Amino acid sequence: MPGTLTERIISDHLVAGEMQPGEEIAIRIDQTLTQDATGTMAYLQFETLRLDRVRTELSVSYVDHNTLQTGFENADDHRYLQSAAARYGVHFSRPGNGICHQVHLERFGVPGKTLLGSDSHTSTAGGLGMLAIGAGGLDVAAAMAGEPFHLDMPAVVGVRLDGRLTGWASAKDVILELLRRLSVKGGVGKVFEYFGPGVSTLSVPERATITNMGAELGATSSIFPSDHVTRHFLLAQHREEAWSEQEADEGAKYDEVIHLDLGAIRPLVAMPHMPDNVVPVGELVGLPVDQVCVGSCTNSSLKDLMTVAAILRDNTVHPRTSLVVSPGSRQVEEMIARNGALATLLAAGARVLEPACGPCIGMGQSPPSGGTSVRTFNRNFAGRSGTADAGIYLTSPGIAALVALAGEFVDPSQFLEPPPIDLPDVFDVDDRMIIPPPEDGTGVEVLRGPNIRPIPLRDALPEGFDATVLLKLPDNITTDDIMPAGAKVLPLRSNIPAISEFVFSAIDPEFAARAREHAPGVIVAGENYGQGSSREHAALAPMHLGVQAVLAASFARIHRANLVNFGILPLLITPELYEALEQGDVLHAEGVRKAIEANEPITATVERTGEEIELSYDLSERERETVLAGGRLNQIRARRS
Ligand code: MIC
Ligand code: SF4
Repeated sequence: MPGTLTERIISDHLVAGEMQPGEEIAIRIDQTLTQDATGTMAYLQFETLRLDRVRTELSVSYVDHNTLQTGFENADDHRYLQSAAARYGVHFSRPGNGICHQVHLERFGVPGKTLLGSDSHTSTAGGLGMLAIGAGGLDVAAAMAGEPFHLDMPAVVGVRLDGRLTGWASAKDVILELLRRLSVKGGVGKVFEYFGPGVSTLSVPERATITNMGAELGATSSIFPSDHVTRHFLLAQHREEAWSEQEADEGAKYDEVIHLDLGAIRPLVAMPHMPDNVVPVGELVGLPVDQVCVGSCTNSSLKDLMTVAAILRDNTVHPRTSLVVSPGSRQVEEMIARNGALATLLAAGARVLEPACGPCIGMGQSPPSGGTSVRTFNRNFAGRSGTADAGIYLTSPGIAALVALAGEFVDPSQFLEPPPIDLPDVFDVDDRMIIPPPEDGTGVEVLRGPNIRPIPLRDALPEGFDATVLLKLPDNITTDDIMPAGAKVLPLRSNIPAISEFVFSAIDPEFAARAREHAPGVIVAGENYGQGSSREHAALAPMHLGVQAVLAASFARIHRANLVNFGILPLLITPELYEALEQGDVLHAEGVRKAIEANEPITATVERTGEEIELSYDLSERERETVLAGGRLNQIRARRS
């Protein structure tokens, strides 16, 4: 039967399961990537497997998130990561070499292969025709050990692209348009596969902008075919041998088809505080802007920065506005330095940062109180910028540059179209900032600083519990809400006891203390709980505080997997039950293990009302075994002893 590209790559890598949407499958992973904020945990977990070397075709460890070294913590973590990479056969991309997704696209991605990364935007590499999936660190550690990755077989949504982008419309607007239509939960359980005549009008970095921000749809992944445009990109990166043609079979059937006429796409903006809160830029004309940030794994390619430089040429950033630019990679930075675009940016008043995530994850450049910041990034969740009451607007590099000059939102149609930027036939390739591992790493000493603390474990699931509802939350709670990031908290990523103090701190500063006092606890939430990042700290830290279960209407994919991995029950509740439960309620549950063993709902009594409630779940047999064991690390330990 003719297959979609997604199905073809999955069937080439299938280890177990039926390829029916929603059924659990297991696939072989060819490549992995980690970044520093999730990587320390991933390598600590890999070390518990007691292997001498990774068993993937390629694994890369990037340092791009925790680059602000305000104390010893991040520097210690980087040293640990570098030594662990050498020890276990992993390539190490040094701090300052760029954002993992941008560098992976440039230097390592291979069409038709599978990539698992401990970062939700791993899907960026789908722009090259890879099946690239974000996951928690423990899943990536297991993949590095050669274990297959388990996921629910996604439904494949075909996005047919016709025509070509015109005027100020850009690749960013393509994905903003999909977010406007489908919302931040519209992609859960789905892969978005792009096809049609419009595909060849988009360069690989433009495709990567779209696949990157597919993460904001909640999608399992997003993928473009690998065609002559891909070949040209890989050739320019001196990697033509990595190219192969990858496309859906003739007559492939998608589970759903969305039509997008690129010629009808208009410049869009996502308003605070969700990436799906999308309006045409024209609706915001006149809104004063304090800060503009260009960069992040979504929009920091050579073309993006050249576009901004071309718009700023011979102009000065508005006095009201601070313009911050972070190139996606050292390659991009060096190329704009050589071709003069960097000088143009500097002359216009841009504050140029090192190639890293930077402001995107609140590592510096927080906007002023109540400020308005326009960013080319992918997430605008409340507080993520480091300023609780700032409003973050997401848009394309071209619109961001116009805003930086005007100090306010403007109507782009009043301006000459952005100059076309042609990608060079050859990029400046210099991999000296990527350290390949030695042939034999067994003699390498792994260096651990005092910031690196052992990963806490939890006991096996108890027979029953009296659990307190610690917090009741609305729909679309993000992992930034659960486990905030930013310059203050990120250095504690390798220290679970310390970082646990910050769980839900922006929503309820008393949460950690209350959770410890009332343990075990449960959290009640609405739809799409845990959307956003892959950070397993959003499961590990609540686990450390004694959270036993999350009762939600639905869960985001990666976070749900992380909850299971750390022995927290992801339980499903009806809207009526959501309404009925209150913070402080105590749920009395017996026979919990037996229910899970029999794959039957858990029954519990609400102490306040005496009402008996039913808590259902949708867990595979493998997942039920994991939660019964109190998490996957316990299972691994049991297997080893
Ligand atoms: C993010 O964009 O939220 C992050 C920071 O890259 C996270 C990973 C993390 O929290 O370390 C992600 O997207 O997975
Ligand atoms: Fe880094 Fe931001 Fe991309 Fe996350 S979304 S990987 S923080 S640039």
